[in-house]
Amino acid sequence: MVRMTDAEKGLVNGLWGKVKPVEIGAESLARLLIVYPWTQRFFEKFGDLSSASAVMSNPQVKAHGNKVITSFADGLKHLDNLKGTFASLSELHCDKLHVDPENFRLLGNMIVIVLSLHLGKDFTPCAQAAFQKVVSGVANALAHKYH
Ligand code: HEG
Repeated sequence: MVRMTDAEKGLVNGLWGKVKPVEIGAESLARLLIVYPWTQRFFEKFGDLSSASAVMSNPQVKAHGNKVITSFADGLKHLDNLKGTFASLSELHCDKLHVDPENFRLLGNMIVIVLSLHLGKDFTPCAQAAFQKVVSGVANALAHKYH
């Protein structure tokens, strides 16, 4: 479970209102696929992922990034109940998709890095720490139903 003060929750939700989630999702997923190329095996149907620029401009990466980040953003509204919020997605990623849960942590770190690029100096050390808690909490919640 992720322990966050009301101040941290306010910081996270306030900063989230300053970014374009679709861009954060696309860039984070693209970076995951570039830096950890074995993650590409889940997305073979996405077409050309043969170079960093191909990944960055792939419309299916963008569309899937948007799907993932929309779900992540839903978690921001339920910081006190991430396990409940992500329970069925955890089952899906375990039972049907067979995604190694370590990948949730890798993607979470990419989300923090991309947020830092987009937010610049608004992303204060406290804000970064608060977001790091969120991505860690979401990764834990997504891993919770694994068996
Ligand atoms: Mg997952 C589908 C959310 C990380 C691989 N992911 C989905 C879907 C959602 C989602 C909402 C659509 C579910 C549906 O169709 O009902 N994913 C989600 C979140 C996070 C995450 C919130 C982490 C923050 N996913 C993730 C990672 C991988 C992965 C790290 C693999 C490296 N997701 C994956 C695959 C699919 C989804 C292969 C199915 C894609 C498809 O076939 O359309």
